[in-house]
Amino acid sequence: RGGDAVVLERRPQKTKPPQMYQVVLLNDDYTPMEFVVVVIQEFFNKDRDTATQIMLKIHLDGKGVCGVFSKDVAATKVDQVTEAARKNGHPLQCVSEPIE
Ligand code: NFA
Repeated sequence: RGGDAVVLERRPQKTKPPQMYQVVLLNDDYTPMEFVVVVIQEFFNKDRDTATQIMLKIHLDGKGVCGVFSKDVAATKVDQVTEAARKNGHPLQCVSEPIE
């Protein structure tokens, strides 16, 4: 009762949101469209219509963003897609790049 007041002062919050990375699929002449659609559905949790739209965008523009993730999740996506393509004998390329 009646003790000295204690003031706790916050240090200025200096944490910034983590750098995010977009995972991009690149077009090539050999990977079947159907394989790309399935990859986008399976690894990027898109429905079939959305996956088809993204695949066609890649086919026409040369590349397309499949998702945006933290650095380690993006790296895991790249590994998973690259391994799935390799196992199936397709040259499909997947890369991640920092955004903003
Ligand atoms: N261009 C490929 C074809 O015509 C399809 C493809 C789409 C490949 C998107 C890679 C990425 N079979």
